Amino acid sequence: MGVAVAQRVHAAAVVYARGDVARWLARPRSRGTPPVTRRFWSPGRVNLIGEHTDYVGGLVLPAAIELGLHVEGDATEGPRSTFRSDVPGVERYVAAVEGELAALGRPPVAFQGDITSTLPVGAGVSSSAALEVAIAVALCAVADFQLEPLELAGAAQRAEHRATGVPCGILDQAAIILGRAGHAILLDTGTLEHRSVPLPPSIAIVIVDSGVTRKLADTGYRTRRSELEEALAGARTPKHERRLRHFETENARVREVAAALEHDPPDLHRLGDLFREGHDSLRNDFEVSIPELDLLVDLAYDHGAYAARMTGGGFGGSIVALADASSARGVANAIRDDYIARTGISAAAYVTAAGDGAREL
Ligand code: GAF
Repeated sequence: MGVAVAQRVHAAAVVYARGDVARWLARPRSRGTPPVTRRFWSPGRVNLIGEHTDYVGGLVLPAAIELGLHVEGDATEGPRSTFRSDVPGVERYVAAVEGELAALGRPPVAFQGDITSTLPVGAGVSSSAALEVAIAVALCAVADFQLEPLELAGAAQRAEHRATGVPCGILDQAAIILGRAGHAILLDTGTLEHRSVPLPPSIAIVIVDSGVTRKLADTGYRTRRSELEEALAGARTPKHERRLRHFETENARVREVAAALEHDPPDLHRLGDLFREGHDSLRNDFEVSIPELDLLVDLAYDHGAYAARMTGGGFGGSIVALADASSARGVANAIRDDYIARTGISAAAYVTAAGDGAREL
């Protein structure tokens, strides 16, 4: 990682000191105390830039958002944890997270409680990672079991592999755990070094869901990952050249976006160019965009966003745009309405901000 990301992460020292993660990681409870309802928060995430780089050690710049999951409940007798939820297939995630935490030595204390969510499912804002982290945080808390934040992120990532078979990187789970209000997280997924990058308060995050569910996402994701790994191992067909070019240019863009955000004043013009180049690279070189996402990106710029690109794994899902905070709701609605008028697809637009990461409340 370059000089700009020189802050070495000893996750425990840096993040425990912040207090929020420490509350759930380090909160002591003696056994035998009467049950009390405990409450946990696990946000979704949006990736500002650094797409399809996290499974081969590249740079990413995500933020936790203010949409997410609440969990309420406590330890219960018996071997099985129950997380009541409308989220489809939640039992699969519970079993996967329990398995990963057991492998790390978590005592088998069961949890019983409810999950409520404001996160859209299948929209590319990591509802499944938010679920894995929520479950992991609650299970660790009731068992008085402490993990460093990125150890917990790794367990949640492996739970995603176990529950869905999708070989994701650590981007989503790390962003959800490390999130900090008003900041993005610059993370080197090779070394796990990270630092916070302040987002200008005058900028809001706009997320517009294309309404196209990511049907081929799992197969497409797996294929792209293999192709990039082959390219990094030396394969040189035109397709491998394109995948490699995306990886190399995307890493450079992550550094440049961080620099543009930290420039005084923030270099909004440069942000706009970098997001546009990032989107074009995902469309042309990595081939994970779809026409609906391309249209949304164009509409975002037309309706006054500073910057816009597809976000997440692609093959459907959402775009992320940065807009002036005072007009962001109008920009979001204009993009959504124009998109619906042109495509007939029902879409949803969210205005949010970078929020704090998962924690006990
Ligand atoms: C999905 C994956 F889960 C992440 O690990 C990441 O690879 C992303 O797609 C693409 O950048 O969200």
